[in-house]
Amino acid sequence: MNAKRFGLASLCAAVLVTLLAQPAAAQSVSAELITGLNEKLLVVAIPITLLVEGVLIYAVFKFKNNDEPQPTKENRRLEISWTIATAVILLFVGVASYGVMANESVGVQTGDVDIGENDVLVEAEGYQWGWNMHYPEHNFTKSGAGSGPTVVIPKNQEVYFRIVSQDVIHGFHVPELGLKQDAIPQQQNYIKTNVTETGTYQGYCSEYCGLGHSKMYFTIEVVDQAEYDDWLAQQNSGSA
Ligand SMILES: [Cu+2]
Repeated sequence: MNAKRFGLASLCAAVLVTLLAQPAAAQSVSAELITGLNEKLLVVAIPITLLVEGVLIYAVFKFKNNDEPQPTKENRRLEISWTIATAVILLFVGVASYGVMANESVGVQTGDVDIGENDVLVEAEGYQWGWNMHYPEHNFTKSGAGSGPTVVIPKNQEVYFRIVSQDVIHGFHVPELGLKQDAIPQQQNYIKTNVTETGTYQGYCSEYCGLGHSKMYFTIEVVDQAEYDDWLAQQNSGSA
């Protein structure tokens, strides 16, 4: 097999692998952005990996019995080509990553954040070792030992999490929803999301914070708007 054919075969294999590796639909806008970026980067990374490994294996076999190896002559055209190709790839990776990292549904926002009238705000306060989930717009707090507090939020609605800490650095992390943000003492970190699927999602502390770190669980329950309104009414009437 000559080098051209091998290159073509590698590219076809890469496209096939990328198509077969389609992940399940994302459950929130944050997770969608992150998996979308991951797919884009894979489309670039897999062909490069196969090409480099292919050239390496080809060279090993082609030249293994060469008793009088000669140094490769300078090839300016080849050098300019790979320099430009690398620059283009790095630019693509940089622009694509910045587009996601700078998005308010993935990156952190600090300081004053403009929260809309219909948006839901939940303050997640980490402490050694657990979480207090405040609903500042409605004046109640969910806490809980064992499996931790349950945060109820409506589906298809802009939700802001204000992440704070009472003592040391903790991490607010809900893998399935693509949410991860540090809880830093004396700082307010906001992360915004919009969950598109109802369901129950497990949350963790992602920053090692001492003995009870591994027990810092919480649950996020995503429900329809009507169910959310009922739940809110129950909290406010003090029956929960
Ligand atoms: Cu922790």
